[in-house]
Amino acid sequence: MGHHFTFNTQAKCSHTEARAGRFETPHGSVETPIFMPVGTLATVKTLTPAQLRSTGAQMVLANTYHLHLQPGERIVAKAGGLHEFMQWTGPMLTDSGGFQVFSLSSLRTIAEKGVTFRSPRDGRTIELTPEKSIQIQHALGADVIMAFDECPPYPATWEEVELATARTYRWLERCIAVHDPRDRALFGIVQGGVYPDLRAEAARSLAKLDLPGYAIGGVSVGEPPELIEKIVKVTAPHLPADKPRYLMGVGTPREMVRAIAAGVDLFDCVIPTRWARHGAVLVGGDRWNIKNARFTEDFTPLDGDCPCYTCQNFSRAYLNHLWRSREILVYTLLSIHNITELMRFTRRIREAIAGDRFAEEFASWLAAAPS
Ligand code: PRF
Ligand code: ZN
Repeated sequence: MGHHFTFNTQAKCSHTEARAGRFETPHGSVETPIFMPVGTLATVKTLTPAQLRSTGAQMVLANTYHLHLQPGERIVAKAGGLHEFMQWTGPMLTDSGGFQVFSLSSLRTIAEKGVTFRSPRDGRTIELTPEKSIQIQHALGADVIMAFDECPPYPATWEEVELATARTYRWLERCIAVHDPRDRALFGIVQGGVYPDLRAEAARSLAKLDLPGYAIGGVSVGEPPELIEKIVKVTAPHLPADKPRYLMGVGTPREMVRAIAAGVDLFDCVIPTRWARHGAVLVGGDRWNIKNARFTEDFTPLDGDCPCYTCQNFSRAYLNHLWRSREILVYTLLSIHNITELMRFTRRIREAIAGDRFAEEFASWLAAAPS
């Protein structure tokens, strides 16, 4: 709602569903398709906001579940909201928490009212409901907030997924009822597992609610990678063409290219920072490990074509030395490079769509993409 969250398609591929667009938020606009780095606890791990900006990052994600546990939304609100607290001035999105409860908490139970779980911090019982999630997200103050959903596990039967999908819809209605749309947008989430009929029906019923954006949830939860593409292809066409589409928790280049061809605009994934913490770097379509002995006397940059601070200043030998010495600067330098790689990747795709070269380059995008 409101003029703040307009989405305009700037170019459309003539052979696939790929589109290049611009999504406006109160903290600036986002060029799509785009990868969003994950800042779970109000920090993209090991990076200052200035370093993060230097990667080309436009929009950043944080998590309701983690921030509710620590430091708590009251502290974030008292600081003036997430933007002020973490000093990220660009667009931000918060995930709603349900998915994280299921992937990270023990002793969780799910009921129509919401989910309860044991706090991993102090063992206290915590309840998250659609209303509570929206209230916490309002206090956190991101530009885009997500509906509270139930993501069924994989594998799950049609009957189990049908129940979760129907409940996700009822929870969405409860989210909408308490959402205050001034200066923030609530995105709905399509569930439906690997079942095309459930996906299509969920997408069609969400589309009728005329929300400012839509997410495809429940993918990349352990199903074979071919299924991700299939699910996106049976879901995206039922979502409004004039609203952004966000594929949650997906962000390897290979998966992104396929989803972009099916009409997806936004992605998030922890891989560039998680890989960095394991010494893994994305270079020219490959994944290398910087601790490898072949880098010990290699004085070239990670990627000679990369404009990032790491590649402009340091050699593979230096990064290899930092890793072997357990010097913590290496995490920052590898994260800068990996995030820059994904930002450059989605940028090149935007340019290809704008020049209507995306379809003809599709095979080379896939070939250039580490999985
Ligand atoms: N729901 C929510 N967040 C998510 C997911 C989901 O299904 C996923 C699934 N890939 C990642 N993050 N709310
Ligand atoms: Zn680099």
